[in-house]
Amino acid sequence: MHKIYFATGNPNKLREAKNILGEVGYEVEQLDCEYPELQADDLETISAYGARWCADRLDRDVMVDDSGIFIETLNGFPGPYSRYVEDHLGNRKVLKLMEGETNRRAVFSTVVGFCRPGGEPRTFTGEVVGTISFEERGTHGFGYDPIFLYEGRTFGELDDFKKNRISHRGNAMRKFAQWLELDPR
Ligand code: ITT
Repeated sequence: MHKIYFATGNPNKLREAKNILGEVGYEVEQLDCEYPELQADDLETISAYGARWCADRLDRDVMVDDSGIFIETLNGFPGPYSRYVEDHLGNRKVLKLMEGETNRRAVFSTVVGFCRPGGEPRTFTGEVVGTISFEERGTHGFGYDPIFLYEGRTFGELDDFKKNRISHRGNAMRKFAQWLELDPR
């Protein structure tokens, strides 16, 4: 079975990646490679930078995943700052920020970055459009899942299997796997 090395410190992402890529025939192994946090406005730049940095440093093919939630009425905030906002504010305060807002549209996005040592990084973007709920719901998932509503249920109310079928991460990682199939090397 072909192996994909995934540089992430997030065990939830790792579990999801193992399921998503496992279904299409890949084994996923976690790599310990913390790349410097680039201050950039878009996930593509951060993801490409991280993949290249880890591939060159570890001298092997590396996949990374940079994700964020973009809330329309907040002009895309927190977007690339999603980790910082989760760590310092959390879902309750995000809901507070959204009090009285009628436009609750939000896009969840994952950009998978992949790079070979000395090579150019490639990126694969997956998105899902939903809304921000009025309260936290569900015990599955992690991070923003309990406040991201999709077709009447929050991601926190979906088990991994259901989430992966429709999620930003599922879409991005399946795109990446398709490209790997065709990649002549
Ligand atoms: P890495 O080590 O892979 O960088 P991270 O947790 O720092 O892990 P990100 O910067 O990509 O990853 O994540 C941004 C934030 O968005 C972070 O707070 C995550 O918990 C959250 N997040 C990412 N994917 C999510 C998902 O599928 N559902 C809910 N929250 C998610």
